[in-house]
Amino acid sequence: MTKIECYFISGSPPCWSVMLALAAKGLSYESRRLDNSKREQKSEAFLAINPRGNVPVLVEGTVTVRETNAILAYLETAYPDPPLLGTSPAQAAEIWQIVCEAGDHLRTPIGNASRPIFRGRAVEMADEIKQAIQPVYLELAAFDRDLADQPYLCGKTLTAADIAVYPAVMQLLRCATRDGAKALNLQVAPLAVHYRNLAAWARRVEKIPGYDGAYPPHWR
Ligand SMILES: N[C@@H](CCC(=O)N[C@@H](CS)C(=O)NCC(=O)O)C(=O)O
Repeated sequence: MTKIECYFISGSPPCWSVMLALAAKGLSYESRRLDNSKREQKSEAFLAINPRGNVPVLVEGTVTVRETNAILAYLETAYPDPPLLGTSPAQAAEIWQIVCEAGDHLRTPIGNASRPIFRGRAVEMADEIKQAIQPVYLELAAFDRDLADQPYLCGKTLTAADIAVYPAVMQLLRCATRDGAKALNLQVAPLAVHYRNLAAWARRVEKIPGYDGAYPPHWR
């Protein structure tokens, strides 16, 4: 089997999703960490791999894939077992909906809320942060309701939907529990208090064999 390489920035939700997909498919891979503080993703060497200068990027032999969703699609075609993108047209549609929406409805607003917190500007930007987070509450509440009746977001088995959503939720929890953010009382942590079913779901996702290897190194 050709070596798989995954270029990533530690803590990036889309990179984490790709690494979880690799883990869920039981694939071994070499993780190639880029240091965002040194802008390594804009280095000449990396721009030769991905001229857009962003991550995740997956390289396997002569194939180089950027864009999280393209990587998920590539992995599913190359390594169909276990399926993460459904086994029927209806399932595939349901899973892709959540995978695509995770970008707009979770990663983007969570990124907007968390950036000022991670930069130590939680107090001065409290109103903006609270506003940015509002749509996220609706998403989390809907997921929590769905998870009352099923173990994973799209039914009985782990799919790419879970893998797309989980890292964004973890990023939200991490920023909500930062010292500077505690005064904002973002109503997400502890997850089990605010979203009981989502918390149980997170524990299930964390049982993916290989989960530890995908965990953001600088969060350890
Ligand atoms: N649409 C892209 C977005 C990737 C993206 O935003 N990557 C961020 C990390 S979360 C990145 O590389 N940021 C560094 C930069 O753009 O310089 C995808 O889903 O893969």
